[in-house]
Formats: sequence, structure tokens, C-alpha cells
Amino acid sequence: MDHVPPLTGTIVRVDSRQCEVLPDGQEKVQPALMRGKLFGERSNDKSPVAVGDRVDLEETNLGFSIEAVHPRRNLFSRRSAGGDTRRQPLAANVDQVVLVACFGTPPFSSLMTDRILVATSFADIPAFLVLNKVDQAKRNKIEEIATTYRQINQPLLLTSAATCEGVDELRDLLNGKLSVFYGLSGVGKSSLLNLIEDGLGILTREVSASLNSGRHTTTYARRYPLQAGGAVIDTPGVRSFKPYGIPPKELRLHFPDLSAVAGGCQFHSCYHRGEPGCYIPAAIEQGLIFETRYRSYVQILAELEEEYGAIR
Ligand SMILES: Nc1nc2c(ncn2[C@@H]2O[C@H](COP(=O)(O)OP(=O)(O)OP(=O)(O)O)[C@@H](O)[C@H]2O)c(=O)[nH]1
Ligand SMILES: [Mg+2]
Ligand SMILES: [Zn+2]
Repeated sequence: MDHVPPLTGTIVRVDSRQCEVLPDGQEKVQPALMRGKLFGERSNDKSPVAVGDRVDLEETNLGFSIEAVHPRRNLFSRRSAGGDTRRQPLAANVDQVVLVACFGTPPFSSLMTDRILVATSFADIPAFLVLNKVDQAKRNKIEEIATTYRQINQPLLLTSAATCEGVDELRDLLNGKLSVFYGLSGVGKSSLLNLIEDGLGILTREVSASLNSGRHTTTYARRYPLQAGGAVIDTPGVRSFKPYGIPPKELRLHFPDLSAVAGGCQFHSCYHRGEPGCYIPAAIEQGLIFETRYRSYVQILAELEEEYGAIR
């Protein structure tokens, strides 16, 4: 029998039951079965594969099956929702996370934004913050939030899928990269993607449909190649987000604004929660740290301690 070169491919779509793969050198996306052994190897993961994963494939008369997942360059993940404490992989081997938040509906949440930024920092993936629906907010509200994130040197863009503000800049930013669009349900991820390129044709929420209907418009993560080069992964919006796996002691490292002034704290082991000689309250007074950011830190730290044990 002739030697058959190993068949490899990239995962382009994942939902709860099945996934799709693009075999290398082929043009057609194929449904693929996840081998049972993959679940055993990654029993702490909600799904053994994520969009962007490189995999070994086998082709049988029943179709393609995924035999193995290659080591990942990076993995963007979250804690599973509900009582489930497993890791939920969201996207693998990406160049950047485009974190979409918005004004109007759903209202901008500093805590949600900061939780996602912490997760991208922990995963060592660059994040780009997109503040969408600027047509829905007053200029001073927009400036207040933009200023907070500019202060921590967070790259950001103001956009509106309604007026196309910022869409050209967003398109430039995606060029040649693999980007994952992530954010709460209804912030406009799919609407923005449809403006980036004619013909993506991603389903978006009807204007009349209520955000509280309990349904997400995008129900699976899927990768779309871009004509200009690169690709984007659209993801189902979430209602809440918690970072997975960050040791509570490490959280302060993922708040660049806190780390930048922590040298002023009396003790190196200061976790900025009322310890003697903590410099953070003074830094807030002086406008070096925004109060919302500090509140996020305290809240996220409490959540991580509840999950992974208190700092002693
Ligand atoms: N006014 C205004 N409405 C917008 C803007 N962007 C999106 N929308 C509307 O917001 C709603 C939600 O948009 P989607 O693109 O479906 O949001 P999504 O983030 O993909 O939501 P999920 O798929 O559930 O995660 C739709 O009714 C859009 O028309 C914007 O910039 N301004
Ligand atoms: Mg969507
Ligand atoms: Zn401190």
C-alpha cells in the first residue's frame, strides 16, 4: 500500500454537538466527528477543540474524524457558565481578541470588560477594545469610558455599525490576522463583521427582537476568511464572563494600572485590599487609577479566591 501523508486541517466551526474542519489544501469545509478519546484527554475542558485548532484528521467512508489536537500557540478561554467549573475553550492560535462592548443596549459594563481583558492578558493574547454603538451615547459618556482605557494603554476604537464610524479602521486592524470577536450578546459583533466585508452574511438580531428574549443570535463560533487576508472568528455572545484558571495571587499582574504604581505600596506582598501602607487609595485620589478599575480588581479577586482558594 502507498504511504498516505497524514491529513491535517483547521477547525473552523464548533457548536455544542459538532464541529467543522477545513482540511489543508482543500476548499470545502467538512463536518467532522470528535473522537471519544479526545474527551478523555481533556476532561477538564468543556470541549476538546476550539475554532482555530490545528488537528490530525482521518477520512473514512463515514466522513472525517478528528484524531488529535496539535499543541496550541495560545488559547482564549473562559470558565464555563452555571455551576460547571470546567474550562471552556473559545478560540485557539489567534493573533488578537477584538473585545466588543457597546453603549445603549446592553449597557457598558466596566466589570465585564475588565474580566475579559484579564483573561486575554492571562492567555497572553493582545486585546483590542471596540466601543460600538457610539451613535447611542452622549459624547461625554463615551469620552469618560475611552479615557479610562486609554489611561491603561489599552488600544481601542470607537465604532458604530449604524453610521459606519470606525469601520474602515477596524477593517485595517483585521488585515492579515486571525482575530476573534468576543463580547456580550447584542453588542454588535456580527453587525460589525458584516460591514467589514460584503457577503459574510452573518445573521444579526432583528431590530424588533428584544434583547431579553433569552436567545443569542449567533449560536456557534465560526471562522470566516477575509478577502484582504486573515480571518475573523465570530462567537456567540455571552451574558456573563469569568476568567478561567488565574491563581488569585497573579491577578494584580493582569492589571497594568495597578502594577504600575504598586511600587508605592509598603509591602511587596500587597494585594491592595486595605493592607497597611497600600498606595492604591492615594493613587486613586491622584487620578492615577480609575475607581471602576479598582472595583473590578477587588471583585474579580474575590471571585477567583472563591474558586481557587484564598490568598494566605
Ligand atoms: N444603534 C446601533 N445599533 C447597533 C449597532 N451595532 C449593532 N446594532 C444593533 O444591535 C443588535 C445586535 O447586533 P448583533 O450584531 O446581532 O449583536 P451580536 O454581538 O452579534 O449578538 P450575539 O450574536 O447575540 O452575540 C442588532 O439589532 C443591531 O442592529 C450600532 O452601532 N448602533
Ligand atoms: Mg452575533
Ligand atoms: Zn497595595
